[in-house]
Amino acid sequence: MDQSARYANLDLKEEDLIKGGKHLLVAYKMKPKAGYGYLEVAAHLAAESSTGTNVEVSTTDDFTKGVDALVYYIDEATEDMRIAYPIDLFDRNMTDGRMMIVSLLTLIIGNNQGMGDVEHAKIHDFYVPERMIQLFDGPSKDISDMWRILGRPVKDGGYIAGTIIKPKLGLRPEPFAVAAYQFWLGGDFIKNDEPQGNQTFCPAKKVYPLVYDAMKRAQDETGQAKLFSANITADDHYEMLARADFILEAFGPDADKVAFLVDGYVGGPGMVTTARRQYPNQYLHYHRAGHGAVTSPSSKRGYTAFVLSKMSRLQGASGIHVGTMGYGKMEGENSDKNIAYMIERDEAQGPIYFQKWYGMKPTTPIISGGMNALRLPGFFENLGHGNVINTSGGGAYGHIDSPAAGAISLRQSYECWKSGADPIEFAKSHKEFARAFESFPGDADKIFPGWRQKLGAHK
Ligand code: CAP
Ligand code: MG
Repeated sequence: MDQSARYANLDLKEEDLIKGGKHLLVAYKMKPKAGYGYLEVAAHLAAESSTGTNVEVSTTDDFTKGVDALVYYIDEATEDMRIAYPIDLFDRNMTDGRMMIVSLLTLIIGNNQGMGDVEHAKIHDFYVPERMIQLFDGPSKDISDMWRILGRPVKDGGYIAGTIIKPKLGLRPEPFAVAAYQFWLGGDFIKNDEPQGNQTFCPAKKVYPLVYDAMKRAQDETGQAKLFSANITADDHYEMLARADFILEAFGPDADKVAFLVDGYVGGPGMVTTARRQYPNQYLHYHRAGHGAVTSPSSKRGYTAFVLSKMSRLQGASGIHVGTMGYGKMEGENSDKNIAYMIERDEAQGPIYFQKWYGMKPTTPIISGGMNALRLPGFFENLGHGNVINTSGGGAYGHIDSPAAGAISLRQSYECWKSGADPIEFAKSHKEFARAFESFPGDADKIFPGWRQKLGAHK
């Protein structure tokens, strides 16, 4: 049944919809199944994503039609299809009237992901009107809170050298805490790896007190504050709270130096908002493990990493992993820097929409995945700044001298880029950075051909 007479209006102008402020606009890449008309399927998708189904129903009244989602733009050649969703469609908290990401997901990327007449549909951008920005929590803590704890300027406080306790799993409490101590002798920030929690061989109630002890000793030895991002991910709301409460108690007077890590993609919006609302005093660290199932360029369904990151800022992530923009081990490319700009600035241009954030706190780009001191200078050059948290697991624990040397090499890498120095010249006067060449010779050969002769390193 062709529903385009009701669920499409190609006379609507995008600038008018934006000016009107009453619609969430969503840009899809959509292709109908063979044998179906483009506008017909787009209209059916809008129906199923708002007030309709595949047939007219007798219970529809005029008010219902007033909240129909409307297809307002199509370009079959580029598969560019855009829908305007009246903001009144979306569910609101009974408790405080605020909006919720789960309602957006259920509608704009819910049943439409499995419709029989849609070959594929993927969200590439969305526009949030000011009223909706006002109705989302947004971040409560941001990178300025971390710079403050680190004794840095709270504006442009610069690069936060971090790592992930590696190996990913398998360390018992004592070696876990030793690994933390060794990195903290040179670095700022340590996170649990995404699956680390309360495994039987490393109980939370045993390991976190030891990690705190390591933090205190490293602080005493270096005279610097240290940060830890503890994983509170769990299926059960009360389990999350139990983990978070124990961790805060374990770190006691230094609890302000604890961020909470949530595996937000696999855990879902409820888990992110639980952490955001129950612990507003803690930096909320959104790990996106699993996102590639829908965000990968190889996936034609779901939504992009850009969309995931933009949604995380609405939810209140203090920081989210945004990939390594072609410089690390995960999928990504240089233009992914636009993801960072969208979540850290008060206004930015997305693939389709220009978005203002009206003062909502920024979400920190967290850079992780195969990074080390050799790969960072190119990364910073592409992004244009270093106001990020970088977590290099292999890049720290794979440094041939020590995790502390690995940490120092990461920081030196930032100093090298910031000063505009040639990395090879810089390496001649910075030992840990120089030893990163020996630690990661494959990267060194690729990024700095001829480095051995120039550095006078032995074969
Ligand atoms: C990186 C990492 C990160 C992924 C996340 C890992 O370790 O801890 O979870 O990079 O990817 O488990 O692989 P290394 P993203 O530093 O040792 O590579 O940040 O793209 O979500
Ligand atoms: Mg990891």
